[in-house]
Amino acid sequence: MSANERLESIAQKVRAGERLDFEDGLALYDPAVPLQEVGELANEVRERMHGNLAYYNINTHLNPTNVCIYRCRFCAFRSDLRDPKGYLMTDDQILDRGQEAYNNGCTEMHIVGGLHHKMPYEWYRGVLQQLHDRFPTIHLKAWTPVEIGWFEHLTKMSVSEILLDLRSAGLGSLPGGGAEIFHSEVRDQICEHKANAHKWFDVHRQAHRLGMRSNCTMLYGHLEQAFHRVDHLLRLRELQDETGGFQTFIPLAFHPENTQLTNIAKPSALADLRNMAVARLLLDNIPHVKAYWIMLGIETAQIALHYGADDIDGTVRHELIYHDAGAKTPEFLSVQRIRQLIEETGRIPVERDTLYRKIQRDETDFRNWSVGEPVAVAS
Ligand code: V47
Repeated sequence: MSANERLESIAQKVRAGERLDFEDGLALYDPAVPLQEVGELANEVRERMHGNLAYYNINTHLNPTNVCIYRCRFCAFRSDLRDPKGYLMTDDQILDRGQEAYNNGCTEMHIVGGLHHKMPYEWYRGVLQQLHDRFPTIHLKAWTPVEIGWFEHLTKMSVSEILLDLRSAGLGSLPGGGAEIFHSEVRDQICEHKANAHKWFDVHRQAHRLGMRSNCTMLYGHLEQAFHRVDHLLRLRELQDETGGFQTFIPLAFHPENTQLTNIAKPSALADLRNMAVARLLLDNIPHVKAYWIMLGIETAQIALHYGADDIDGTVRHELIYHDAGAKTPEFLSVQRIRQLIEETGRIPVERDTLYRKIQRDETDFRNWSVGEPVAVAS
């Protein structure tokens, strides 16, 4: 079958609401299949699900330590214990960040970091507890299966006991990090020691069973090939069939600066757009696909809103993981700017909270907000 015939048969399946398979995924990644047409198909699905709306939130990042026992080859953020670059935030610094987030009207703090050689589980739990006690309206999206796996090791508690304990301390949901590429051929080369695919899925499955929501990601543009990416996406789709707990998929483009993989070039904007579109087409059961502007760059993120993405992440502040790895994007965007960027693409900006409920803000004091209905997603 020629590339055009292949695309035509995929388009027929998509329009009939039929599920795409592994071979379809491979075909969508084939450079002979024109990106523009893959994008148009993904855009069709995106508009069927979300109409002309594009979501954003007001959020901030907190990375309480960069000291990490692991040495993932793609990571520029981590530090050894005795490296001058290493840091560990104090409780006061953490609370100052909470205050800043509150003053900026944030509905979410995204909290991840290193696995510090010396800090006990209680410290990680305490990060959540103190923020939640002082700023209970801010949703804490925190810790990936990599951290949860480490907490298991530290405490000998089960994953569900840890999740319940963290929830009682203020955990709201799990971010999508730590997924990288699940296939062991690649995973063993880029992060051989940390949580494997089985652990990653186990933690999300347990979180979903407890009624928590989570996100999922895929790190592309390093050592993986197209079939590793298709395998990764289909594994996510399979868990979503089982639990329905994923809210958003975020494709993450590898940034090589200051990593152990500096010989690899950063993926092109065309590769970014293809990953966005293929994800929207294969992940037919995950409601949202996010164009994370910090990682994509503002222009590509805007275009991605017509290549399958319906969300652009948030205002963001204090992002380190991408900026340490060479991202040239600004440190944050104002709400006005983010809305303007969305409007420039012809989409309608909608502020949402972490759980995709509409946010209404007081016109006289933007720090006063209330949570409305969940956003509607057509299947
Ligand atoms: O797990 C680390 C990736 C992830 C590099 O849930 C890198 O809403 C590229 O998961 N180049 C963390 N990627 C970020 C993340 C995320 C981001 C935005 C929103 C959400 C969400 C989650 O970043 C890591 C890893 O996969 N990463 N280093 C690098 N040099």
